[in-house]
Amino acid sequence: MAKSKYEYVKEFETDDRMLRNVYVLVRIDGKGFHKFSQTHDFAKPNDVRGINLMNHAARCVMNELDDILLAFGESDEYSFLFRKSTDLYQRRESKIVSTVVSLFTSAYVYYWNDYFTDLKRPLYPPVFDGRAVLYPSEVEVKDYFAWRQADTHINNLFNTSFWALVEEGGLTPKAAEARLCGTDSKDKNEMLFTEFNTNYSKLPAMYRKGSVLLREQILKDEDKDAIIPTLPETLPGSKSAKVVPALDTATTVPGLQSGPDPISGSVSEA
Ligand code: DGT
Ligand code: MG
Ligand code: MG
Ligand code: MG
Ligand code: MG
Repeated sequence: MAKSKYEYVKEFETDDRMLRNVYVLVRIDGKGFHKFSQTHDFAKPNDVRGINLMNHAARCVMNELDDILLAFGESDEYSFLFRKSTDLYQRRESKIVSTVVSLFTSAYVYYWNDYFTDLKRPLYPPVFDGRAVLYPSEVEVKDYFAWRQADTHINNLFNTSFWALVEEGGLTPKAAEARLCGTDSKDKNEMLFTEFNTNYSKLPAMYRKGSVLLREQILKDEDKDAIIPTLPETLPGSKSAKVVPALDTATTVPGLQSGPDPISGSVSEA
């Protein structure tokens, strides 16, 4: 069939297929969630409803996209790691990123009321942005997740200390900030323990370390790019096996350690 005279406009499209044989990492982040969390009265510093809703939305993304091996969530963000060999949308960046962001966002709204049971739907439509980053080897992938988890740890310890000073200690936000200025992790742990009777390390792991979603499957020989081949949680299953939340009990994966020194651990080859 002859091409229509309009078809040349297709040539204006950008070829954004990503490099082959490297890890594709997609991270989404809530737009203006400082305001969104305030408007919706999120508990400070962690609202378990919000976290569980984020985890549910991420699970929807993993259930839809088989090539995601692992996901990590904290605060208003989620990171999704695709297998090196993924050929989803011929690795076209805009297709992959937009699909992840769109599905995550619609699931966040769709399941909202299952978690925020006293509010039928969000007071305004939440927005998430997304980006893809390519990582050539497990070293960078491991360091990427260590980086995000270190961020979780640092922010959560700060926020826990800050809100203890404000909500229990009666300080103004400004005074609380001044009080924390120049303190290190040890100082904050000490302060929480002695002044607020809080053993930081006993707070829920999901708050301190973030959430990890793993795909349940036995990795085949050809899946050499998998970085999670030896976890005890993995069970026999197919590629489309369901996702397991590794929250309170197993928030770490190889290379995804946490605590005061989150950057450690090794990643094993399949
Ligand atoms: P952005 O990403 O540049 O559009 O700006 P934001 O406002 O989304 O800032 P971001 O992503 O750096 O930080 C996430 C914000 O969301 C931060 O203000 C804390 C808030 N947030 C996330 N989870 C919770 C929660 O469970 N409870 C409360 N109270 N706030 C939360
Ligand atoms: Mg941001
Ligand atoms: Mg944000
Ligand atoms: Mg964020
Ligand atoms: Mg179409």
